[in-house]
Amino acid sequence: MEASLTARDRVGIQDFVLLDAHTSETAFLDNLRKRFHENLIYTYIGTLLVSVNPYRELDMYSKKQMDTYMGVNFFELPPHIYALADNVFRTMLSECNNHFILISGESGAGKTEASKKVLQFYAVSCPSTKVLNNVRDRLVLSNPVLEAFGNAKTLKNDNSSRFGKYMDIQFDHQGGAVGGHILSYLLEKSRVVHQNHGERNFHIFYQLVEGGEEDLLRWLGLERNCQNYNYLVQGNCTKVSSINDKNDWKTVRKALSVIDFSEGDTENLSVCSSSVFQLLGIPAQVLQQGLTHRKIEAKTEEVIYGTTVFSPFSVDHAVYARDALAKAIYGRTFNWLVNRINESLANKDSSRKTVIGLLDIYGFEVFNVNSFEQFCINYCNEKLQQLFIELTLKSEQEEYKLEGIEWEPVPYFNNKIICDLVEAKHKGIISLLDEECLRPGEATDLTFLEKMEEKIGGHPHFVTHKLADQKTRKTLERGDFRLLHYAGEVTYCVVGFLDKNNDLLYRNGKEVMRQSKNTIIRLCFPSTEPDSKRRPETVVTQFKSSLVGLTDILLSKEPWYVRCIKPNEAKQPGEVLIKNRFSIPIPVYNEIKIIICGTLKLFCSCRYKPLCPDTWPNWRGTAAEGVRCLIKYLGYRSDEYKMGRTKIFIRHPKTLFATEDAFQVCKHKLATRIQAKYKGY
Ligand code: AOV
Ligand code: MG
Repeated sequence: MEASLTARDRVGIQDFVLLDAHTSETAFLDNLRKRFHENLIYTYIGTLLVSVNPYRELDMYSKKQMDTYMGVNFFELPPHIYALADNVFRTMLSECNNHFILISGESGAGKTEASKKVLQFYAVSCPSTKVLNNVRDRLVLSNPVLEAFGNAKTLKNDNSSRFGKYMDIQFDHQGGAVGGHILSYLLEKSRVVHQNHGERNFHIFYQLVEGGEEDLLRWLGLERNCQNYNYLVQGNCTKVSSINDKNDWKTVRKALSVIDFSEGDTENLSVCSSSVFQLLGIPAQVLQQGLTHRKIEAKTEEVIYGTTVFSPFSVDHAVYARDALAKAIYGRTFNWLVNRINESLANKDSSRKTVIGLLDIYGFEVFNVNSFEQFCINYCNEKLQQLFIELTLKSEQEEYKLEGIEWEPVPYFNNKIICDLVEAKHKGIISLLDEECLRPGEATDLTFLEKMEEKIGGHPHFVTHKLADQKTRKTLERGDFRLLHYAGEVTYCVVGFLDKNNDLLYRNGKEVMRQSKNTIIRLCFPSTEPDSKRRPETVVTQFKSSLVGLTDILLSKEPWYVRCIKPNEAKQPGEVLIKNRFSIPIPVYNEIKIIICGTLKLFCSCRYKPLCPDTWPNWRGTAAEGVRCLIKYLGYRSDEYKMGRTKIFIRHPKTLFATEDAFQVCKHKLATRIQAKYKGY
């Protein structure tokens, strides 16, 4: 007893639900810290997995570890991402339904790594045949490709996801991974033309310049020196110690060939990347004209090429047009890439499949200066938090209510109020921003700010310089607005909001692209695309709709959660400052967190009835009476379970394991007895 207490003190408790003071956040963080010191980065809260980023390679992801976790009861082994992956997989197979794993946490907390671990686990644990292995390789190798084009070094994370990713892995009824599909969300295109100090452009550019083969570079007209390219050096940090661009280039090239990209495709893709800063494949004169002149309808006395009228840009305008074009090329190439990967992952067989979805998005982020991009990213995180609340805390408490179980409501902050502040029709921030975007020439970023002050100035989660009290005002500039997010305060600088939300590309920019010799660029700028007079939807409105779509996808599936936590800001191992810095709500449950529920009928009339002489071989009373009789016989203590109307809730998984073990022994005995009885017949 003494010894086990010491061990428990040292390594903490592996399931937070079993902690005596389990509703206290301090107790929760203490427990995580204890475990982290022992390199135990995973902890459960029931079936939710908490993961603390170790910032070092731990010897826990080997094939042997995978084997250990395969097919084992969830709570039987120490918490692990493989245990969760395995549990989801087996539940999907036995219940024949669809699931998703929502991986959340702030930037750098370990979401992308966690999603890769899940995918690798399935790649190893699922049935294997030649065809299936091919699908498996494509699923796994889509990662380095998308990361090259969609991730970048930020101040928070050397490999930060700059797009949201939802990936469905499709399984046949035997559990073979037979296909997949990826949805990507709002790529941070502005990074292509601007990076803050200490940050980089997307990895692929540095990979190409550092690792690209001599012939390829010559053909592209590139020099092996990132310093020569304005778009790559704005953060003044082309080299990152944790990144080997040269090797990563090789990995990406190899991955592309496995995902069915021909040499030609790969080369064209390289051209697309390099064309962002080279704009190759387009006759120089056409390009120059496209970047320095605007095509206009009216006849004026300005420069005329052929029969069309062109108006020359100012230098600022030309730079703007160039940047807009670079962003458009990159953004469209990225979408093309996702589509191509989807073609390669597509399963054409129409037989019934079940899926496990993996959601890995950009985490909540706060920099010294936060702009439109952080606004979108943090809004997305608010939405996911809202979904999480709806699916866990609320539904859990509703279930207790439905089952007639006594419970004290758990206080939790419902961030719906912030979601509404951002997205409400007519008076949410998004609507106000879109309204201003509809007033070109009149509206500016500052009029947008004023409009917000006027319409939502009284909102408890919104502050500006004008609205702030004396104390807060010191830290707020005139052009800032501050949102009190669920995960903390973020001050946004309003400059650029209108432009970035409009994301306009001059029409002749598109036309120029259509003349490109590069097939990918031509596909990305199809001549069938209507140059309609109708305004395209703004960036944030498109994003909002895509998040509604994502929520619908997720709501149709069974949820599982991984909550990632960043141990320190220094991105260093060993330094343990686990703080709930962004007061990320930990789902803390009251009095008894009910982990395992089974229907009463299943519990007594079916599975466990042989364990008690009164319920065996047949129980004639009601299911509830049968269960009472059974658990009395098994000696459950009153604090170990609660009986609901239709379900029994058992607090400690070990209680259920003991019952299950007893059942297995009993089953074995029964089988032996039956065999003995029929021997000789
Ligand atoms: P994120 O996805 O949550 O941030 P990542 O998954 O990219 O964060 O993790 C950041 C870095 O932490 C990785 O590049 C690894 O170096 C390290 N790391 C994370 N998890 C582990 C692990 N289990 N074992 C070892 N190292 C790990 V963001 O995409 O920025 O929101 O937007
Ligand atoms: Mg990530």
